[in-house]
Parts: sequence; structure tokens; C-alpha cells
Amino acid sequence: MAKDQDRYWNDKDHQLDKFTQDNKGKEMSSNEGTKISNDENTLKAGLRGPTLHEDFLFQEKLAHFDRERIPERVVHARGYGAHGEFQVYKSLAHLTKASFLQDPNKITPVFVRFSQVAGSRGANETNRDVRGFATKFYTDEGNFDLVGNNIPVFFIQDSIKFPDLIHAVKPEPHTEFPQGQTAHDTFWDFIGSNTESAHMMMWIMSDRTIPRSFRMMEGFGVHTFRLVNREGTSHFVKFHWKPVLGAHSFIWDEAQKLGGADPDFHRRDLYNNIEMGNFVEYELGLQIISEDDEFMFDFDILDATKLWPEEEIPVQIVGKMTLNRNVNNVFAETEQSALHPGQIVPGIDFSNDPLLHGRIFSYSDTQLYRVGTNYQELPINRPVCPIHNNQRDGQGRITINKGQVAYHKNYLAGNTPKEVPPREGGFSTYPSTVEGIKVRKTAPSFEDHYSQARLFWNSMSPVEKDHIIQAFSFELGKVETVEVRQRVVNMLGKIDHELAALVAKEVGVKRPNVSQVSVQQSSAALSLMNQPRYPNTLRVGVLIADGFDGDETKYVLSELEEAGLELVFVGERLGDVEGSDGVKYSIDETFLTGSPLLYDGLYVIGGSDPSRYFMRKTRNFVRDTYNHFKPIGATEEGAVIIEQMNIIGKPGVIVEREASAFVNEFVTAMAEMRFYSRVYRNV
Ligand code: HDE
Repeated sequence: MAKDQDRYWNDKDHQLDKFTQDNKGKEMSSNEGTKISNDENTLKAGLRGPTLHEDFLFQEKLAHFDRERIPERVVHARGYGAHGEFQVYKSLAHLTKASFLQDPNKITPVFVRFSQVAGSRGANETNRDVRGFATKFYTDEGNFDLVGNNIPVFFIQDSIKFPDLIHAVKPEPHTEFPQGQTAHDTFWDFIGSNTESAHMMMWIMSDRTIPRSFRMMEGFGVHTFRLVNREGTSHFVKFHWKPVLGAHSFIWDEAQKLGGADPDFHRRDLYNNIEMGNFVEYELGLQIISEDDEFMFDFDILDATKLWPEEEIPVQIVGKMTLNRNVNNVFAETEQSALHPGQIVPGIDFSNDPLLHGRIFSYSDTQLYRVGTNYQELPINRPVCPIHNNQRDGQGRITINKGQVAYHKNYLAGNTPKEVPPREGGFSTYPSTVEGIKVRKTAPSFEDHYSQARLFWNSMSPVEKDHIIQAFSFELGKVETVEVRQRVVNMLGKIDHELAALVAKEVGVKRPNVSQVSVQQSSAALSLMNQPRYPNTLRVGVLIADGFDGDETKYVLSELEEAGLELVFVGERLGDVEGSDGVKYSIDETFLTGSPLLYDGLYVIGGSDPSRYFMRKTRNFVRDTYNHFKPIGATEEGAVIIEQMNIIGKPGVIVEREASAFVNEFVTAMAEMRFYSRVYRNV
């Protein structure tokens, strides 16, 4: 934590610091503390060996190395984490007694792990996939884990189907491909055979599953939870995270190619922005339904394949989370972090959602296997409040519990640790009424699989609809079994005839003859087109060569930075480029190490006498940026280079001779992000 000694330290920072160590400048020793004089040679009998069995230092080093890996998470294996803080805007005492939601002045440390579901730990990060958004709040009443996704609904309604879903999405067992992708037979066979997935399927085929950044995606708790206040009144709640920068996505062509250009794109983006001081902010939103209104809706609020339309049940913004510190060690912190949706604090409780109930078992179970019996004692998982109970021992036990007594009830320790009554902060389950006969059945109220899938479709803009059609055509196009393709297209027919007909044509199956659900409504909240847009933290590739106009460039670039844009200097080779009047900039990326995929827009400055290579590469960069609908700016020499490309005057191509007008127009274009009107007529 040396680099941020000056920053305000919260309780978790202080706790983690006790376990954090820096080897720099220190003497080398074994794990047992023996100082090491030679770490380059094994102990041998004679210069040419053999190695001696007594080399205890070698044995310790290799044996530890042999055990460095722990099992990767069975899902969400690839992920990246960061630390931060949460504060509520004003007291939520009317809804919940949870202490971290009472006082706007209370700072609650958090750790967030973002992830992708299907890929293994080494998968590329821009694959089409649902992203995990898992938050551990280290509250003063214990940890509360909000383990959500960037999609508000899920594939299945009952947790007993989860292993089947995951077996279907993972690489096929007889070949072990494809890696981290849904575009294969078993996944779509599962979808076509389990039609409750219809709604989720629409979300995953939308641009939501190819987010531009972890910093630019929404988070959803998905399940219905309860908030319970001090008077014992319960409300149903859905949790939302709204990114302050808005939710934005790649387009498919970019996402696919980025897998090659930078397979670590998302973690690099998060890490670099936090290091640059662009702290990452999300607002916490709540949708609330009172107990009395449980049955007021045309969907069952316990069904995780349904969302609560924001127009009917508005999202109340109640607080803000800021991610402001990268981890010091990815294994110790992110990999060993153990998130568990069954981990709640007083004032929060579960609903009867059958998917949630399965998770309450699965996560602690998986941590016991993956991390170990005492996983909660590891620094990253430890609560910041005191822990006292009679649980003892097990592999890797860290705490040394003193004393004779490890049981309840007792006389010898005055019957301590003592139970805490609910009014003094002890957890008590909300006393909801439960009755019924034992059954293995799905409730009839869970049977509508298509209405909200159509609500989603109705809510999409023409561009988003086109992307969804293309996504289905790509994914099903990769499915080898015709019948599997046909079954999915038949499902689409129940959502929308036109969608089904277009996809059927693309993937060579029959147009389905089924009736579509009759939902007419749409929800503006579901379209990414309605998200807030800002230039802040967007990356501009600045294409520059020797002999540029120094004064003008200095002015424009400082204004662009002022507007919050990140400038990346791209040139022919690393080193400095020099302007006509001696102004110098250092090149960050060359045409070889950089790629137009890595920038949200291009600013072509050029130079007084650019090489043919510079001009050719610049045109290539501009072409890709244009095809990805991203803004392009050019001044003076830059404009000359792109002149023959027939794009000047097209939407989002800003060629302006006057510097301050250029800055204004280019910053506005960057904030707009995409100019689909280059190709689509009705946007
Ligand atoms: Fe998970 N899920 N899940 N899941 N999930 C895991 O726990 C599981 C579900 C989610 O960054 C595993 O620690 C079951 C919904 C995230 O560490 C495992 C069911 C949602 C993460 C598991 C679900 C999620 C996981 C694997 C159906 C969105 C990563 C490793 C009942 C609300 C957390 C682990 C992190 C991870 C089980 C469904 C989100 C096996 C049984 C719905 C973000 O326990």
C-alpha cells in the first residue's frame, strides 16, 4: 500500500495492511526464516551433480511452487477486482435497519470482482458473455455480499438446473472447445429445450454482453431480496448498480477482434483508470415493492427470469460506490476473494426465489472446496467487525483461539460468546408465513416465458434490433445441428415473427409457424441508446508525425484533456515526435503495437512531411474507426491525409480548420460515441 500512504485509509485498508508485505530491499530467507546465501544453484555432489536430497531449501521452494494453483471458479473463473467505498446518500432507516444504510457519513469499505461467466481463467475478455458484478460490503455488522450480474434476469428459474446450464455453455466435453463462448451446439440445445431462458437469451444476444468497460456496465442483484426495518416491516427489493459514466458497449466486430488485439482489455482498462485517478463510480438503486403488493403484477416477483419494469417500479437512487484502489496482489486478494449471496446482515433478508435458495448453498460450498475450510479468515474475506464463536480448527486455521471453552452453552466462560438479541444487532430471520405440501414442481405463475422477452425486443432501437439479429445469426450459424437451430428459431417466433423470419433465413431453417405473444409495451430503460454519455475517460488515438503545427496542437490537446479525454499518441516508431516549433510529444504506441480497436475515437494530426507508411497506416486506422461508427477528427495535415477517403462530411467526422470550433465539435462527437447514421437510415 506504499503508493497511497497519503490517501484516507478505511477500516479494511488498515486491516489488510497488517497482512501486506514488501520484499523490496529485504534479505532473502526461506519460509522458515533461514537466510539464503545462494538461490541459483541446487546443492550437488560435485559440480556436475547429482543433486542432494538434503537440499531442504530447494525442496521447500519447489514443493511450494508445485502447489501454487487452486481450483479456478467453476463459473466466473476470469475476473478482476478493485477496492473502494460505499456511502448512502440519506438514511434508509424507513426501509432497513442495516447499519451501513443508515448514515450518509458512514464509509463502508467494499471489494468488487467483475467477471465473465463461461471462460476459464485465461479466456479473452471481450467475448460475448454475461459479466459478473460481485460486491463485498465490509459493514460494521459483518459482510454483505451482493453477487450480481450485468444482466437483470437469469436463464433458469430453479437452481437444480444450474449444473445443466453450465455443462451446456462450457466447452463441449469431447473436444474442449469453444472457449468462453456460447456459439456452439450444446448451449443452444439447452436454450431450445429450456424455454424459460427466452428472456435471458434476448439480453445475451444484445450488446449488453460485450460491454465497453467494467466501468460502463450496469449491475443487478437479479433476485428479489427483502429489506427489513427496525419495526420489523419488510419490503421486497431489487438491487441495481448504475454506472455514473453510463452503460456502453462494443459492437460485435470490435469485440471479436479485440480478443486478439488485447485479450486483457477489461482488466487493463479498470487497472489503468484507477491508477490514473479516474476512480470508478456506480450509484446504488433500489426497486421497492411492499409486502401487500406481492401479487399485483403480471409476473411473479420470485421468478428470476423476470425484471421489474422501471416505468412501473422506479429505481430509487440511494447511494454511491467508488472504486479507488487496485489490489496489491491479484492471487491473494482477487483470486482468494470468496463471494456468497447467502451472506447477509441484519436488515436484509431473502425472498422465496427458488434460484436464490440454491445459491445460498452453492457459494459457501464452492469456497470450502476452492479456497479451504478457513476461507473467511483470509485477509480479503475477513469482516472488519469482531468475530467470536465456537467454530474451531480445520486446515489453514489462522486465529489462535485462547481458553478452555469451545462450545455453547457453557458455565465455564459465563456462557460466552453470548448470543445477541435482535434489538441489539443479532440477526433474526424475517418471520414470513410458509405453508404448503412438499412438491417438485414449478409454480404456474412462472410459466410465461415470452412476454418479457418481447418487452425487451419492443424496447430496442433499430440498430440494437439489427445487432440482436446479427448475434443470433452468428451464434446459430455456428451450430452444426439443424434441428437445434430450428428449435431456437421456433422460440424466437413466439417473441417476434419478423425476428424469427430474419434469423431463420440467415441460418437456413424454416420460418416458424407459431403465434407471437401479444405484448405491445416497451421500456425505455432497457435500451442502451438512452444511457447518459460523457467524454470522460474515453481514449483518443492521436496520430502524429514530425513537423506538426506545435502551437495549435498544444492548444487542442490540452483542451481535449481538459474535457476528460485520455490521449494516446500513436506514431511510426517509439520515441519523440517534434513539431514545427520545437514542441515534442512522446509516442505511446506505434502502428504495430497500437490498434484502432483500442481507442474510442481518432484525432489525425499528421505532420509536415509524413512518410508513405504513416499515411497508409493512418488511412487503415481511420477506415476501421469509421466502420466501427466511432468519431474521427482531423486538422490541417491530418485532413489532407484522409481527404481521398470520401468520409469528410459524414456524421462524426470532424474536419475543422479553426481550433476552438474543432475542440467543441470533436468533444461532442466523442461523447456521442457512435454514429450509426453512417449506415443506418432510421436512427
Ligand atoms: Fe453464480 N456461482 N450461481 N450466479 N455467480 C458462482 O461461486 C451458482 C447466479 C455470480 O466474483 C460460483 O465462488 C448457482 C446468478 C457471480 O467470485 C458458484 C446458481 C447470478 C459469480 C455459483 C448461480 C450469479 C458467481 C462459482 C443458480 C447473478 C462470481 C465460484 C442457482 C445474480 C463471484 C464461486 C466472484 C459464481 C453458483 C446463478 C452471479 C459455483 C448454483 C443468478 C457474479 O458457487
